[in-house]
Amino acid sequence: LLPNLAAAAPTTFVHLFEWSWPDVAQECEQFLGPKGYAAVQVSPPNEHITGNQWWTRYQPVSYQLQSRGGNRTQFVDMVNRCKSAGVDIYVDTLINHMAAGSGNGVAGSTFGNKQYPIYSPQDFHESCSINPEDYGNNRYRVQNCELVGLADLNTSSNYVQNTLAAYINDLQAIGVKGFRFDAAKHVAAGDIQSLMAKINGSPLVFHEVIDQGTEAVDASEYLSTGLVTEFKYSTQLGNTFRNGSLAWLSNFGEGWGFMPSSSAVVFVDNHDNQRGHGGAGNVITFEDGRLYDLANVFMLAYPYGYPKVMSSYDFHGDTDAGGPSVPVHNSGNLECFASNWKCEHRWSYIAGGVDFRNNTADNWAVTNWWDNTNNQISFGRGSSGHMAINKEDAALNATVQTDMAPGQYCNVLKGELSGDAKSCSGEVITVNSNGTIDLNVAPWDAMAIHKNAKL
Ligand code: LM2
Ligand code: CA
Repeated sequence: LLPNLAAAAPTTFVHLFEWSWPDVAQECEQFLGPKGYAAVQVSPPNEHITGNQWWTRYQPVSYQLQSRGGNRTQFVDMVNRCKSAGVDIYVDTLINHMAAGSGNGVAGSTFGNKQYPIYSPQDFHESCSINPEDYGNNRYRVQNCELVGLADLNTSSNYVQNTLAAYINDLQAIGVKGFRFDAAKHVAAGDIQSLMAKINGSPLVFHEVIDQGTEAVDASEYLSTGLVTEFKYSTQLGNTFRNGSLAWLSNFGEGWGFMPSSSAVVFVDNHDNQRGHGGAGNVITFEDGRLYDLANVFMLAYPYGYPKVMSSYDFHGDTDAGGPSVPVHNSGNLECFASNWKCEHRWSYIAGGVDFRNNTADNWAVTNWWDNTNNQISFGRGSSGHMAINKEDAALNATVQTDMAPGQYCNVLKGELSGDAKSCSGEVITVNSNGTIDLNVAPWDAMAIHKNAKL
């Protein structure tokens, strides 16, 4: 077991994109639980079309739990093992549509002419397509026509709502604790309200609504039925880290016109925009190396929203969803950092950032903000923690005030405190007797200390 078990309530989840169920279960036990991740978002577990590109998972054929991720038995085993490790499972749930055209599902079902094992033609909207210009001004077409040709469910119908609710309730009975509602913008908020009324209990639901502020359908419409993805966060953070100045970030969040923090799911990048799909933008990804570390450190240290860490496989820059694409799996036995799997959630700056967020959750405010008006910043989380980021080619040397107790702390981005709190496997940071820190942060580096990693 890893030392330094997270002392506080978990605050961050991870998307283990395209991981198989046995691999997710093992990661919950070996890393995510011990390091204090709250939950895993898994790829859609239901039957999808055949083919080995990632996006086949977004073309549902039935709600049988048989997918590239594994079968029902493996899914149940994963949920149980993650639960024992203290990690919840969130399911990517396709409520807007079924597979396009005709074909076969991975569990052996066939479909065509809007006939699926659980739906028939009367359960769908008409066959119009959503055009690029519709997004800005045509609510009706965004919600009632077809997204990239995918058969659009008539989500106002009782039968469709009951069928979706039965799927969701089945997952809940297995122990699933949360749901990502895919393409929620394409489902009228009122239909989602009716669906939610048929769901048992009150699971965590977050709606995927791509809204950069110019949409006919606004993200705020979904706030009454759950959390909502804040895509502005991803693009504005990317823009600031790439082309701007970190000094701008002192009021990042509502001050930038984002939705209320308590409703927002935030991320540096996601499985779509990292490869130029849904919502794209100038986002930062694993391919940016240290820049990605620093952007994640900011997200995890800064008190806004519910962060989702992306865990990717290397697609070698192939953004072509239509044509031949990089196969996603190495048939299980996933090994982090081997082959194509990037495992960003294990990078020490990111896992350390999660540890920082967990241990500063009790001080939900930015204190003692400092910047050099350019790309060196530092801020605190009251007496719970303090951090600094240096995104410049010169060292950050400054004395900053903190609200932390004097003493020596482990920089949790670069090392861990030993179980007996006597040593740190990485850098040690001193808080002086007057509460100041004499910062000495190398170019393109960062530090984060918190009250539960004190020597
Ligand atoms: C989402 N959120 O709203 C997902 O995050 C995103 O990954 C999904 O698109 C999309 N909505 C539908 O669930 C992905 C991918 C698309 C792909 C679809 C369906 O970004 O490129 O579309 O999944 O597999 C593919 C082809 C497209 C074709 C479509 C239907 O790329 O050219 O359209 O299938 O055959 C004719
Ligand atoms: Ca729709």
